[in-house]
Amino acid sequence: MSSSTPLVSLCQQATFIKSASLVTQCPPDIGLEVAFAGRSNAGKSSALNTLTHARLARTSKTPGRTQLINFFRLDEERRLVDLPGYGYAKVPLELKAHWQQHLDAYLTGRRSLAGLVLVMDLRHPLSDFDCMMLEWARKSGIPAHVLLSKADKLAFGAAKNELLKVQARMRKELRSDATVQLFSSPKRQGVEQAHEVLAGWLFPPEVEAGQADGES
Ligand SMILES: Nc1nc2c(ncn2[C@@H]2O[C@H](COP(=O)(O)OP(=O)(O)OP(=O)(O)O)[C@@H](O)[C@H]2O)c(=O)[nH]1
Ligand SMILES: [Mg+2]
Repeated sequence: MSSSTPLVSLCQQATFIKSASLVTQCPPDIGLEVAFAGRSNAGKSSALNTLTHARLARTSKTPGRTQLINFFRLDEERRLVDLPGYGYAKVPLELKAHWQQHLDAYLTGRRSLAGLVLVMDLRHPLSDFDCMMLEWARKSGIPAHVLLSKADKLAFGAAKNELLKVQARMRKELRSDATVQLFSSPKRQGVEQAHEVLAGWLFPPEVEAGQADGES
C-alpha cells in the first residue's frame, strides 16, 4: 500500500465547504490544510480537480476566475484551499489590493497551513510573484511544492528540460528547497507524485505518533 492511500480516498470524497472573501470568514483554523497558489490561469483549480475528483473547483478560460478563498473538506481535520490567482492585469486595482490584502492575511495568519502548492504554467514559470511566494514560504518555514502545469503543451524532452532549469534556478537563485514536478490535468500526469506530497503534509508522522501515544 502506498503511503498516500488514505489521502487518495479522502480526496475522492472531498466536498466544498465555503468561499471566503475575508480571512474572518474562513472555516475554523484547526487541523491541517494545504493551499494552492499561483498566477491567474496557471491551472490551480484544474489541478485541485485532478487531484480530487472532477468539477470540485471551478475552472475557466477567463483568467481571474477564482476571486475568493475556496475551502474543500477532506475530513474533520484536513482541508484543501484554492487561493485567488495573482497577477491578472485586467482586474481593477481596487479589487487587486483587496485580494492582495486578504491573501497576505491568510498566508501570515493561518495556523493550520501545513503546506503550499505553487502552480506555475510550465511555459511561464517563476514570475516575480512566484518567486516572492517561494521566498515567503522559505522564510515562514512552510513547505512548498511546485506543480509545473500544462506539461502536455510541450514534448516530453522539452518539458523535462524546463523542469531541470526551474529546479536549478530555485536552488541557486532563490535558495528554495521546495520540491518541483511536472503536472498535466488533462493527461493526469504527476498525480501520484503530488498525492505523495500532500499525504506527507496532511498525515505527518508526528501527529500519528502522538495519537498512538494518546491511545495507549
Ligand atoms: N492543456 C492544459 N490546460 C490546462 C491545464 N490546467 C489548466 N488548464 C487550462 O487552463 C485554463 C485555466 O485553468 P484554471 O484551473 O481555471 O486556472 P486557475 O489557476 O484556477 O485560474 P484562476 O482561478 O483565474 O486563478 C483552463 O482553460 C484550463 O482548462 C493542463 O494541465 N493542461
Ligand atoms: Mg481558479
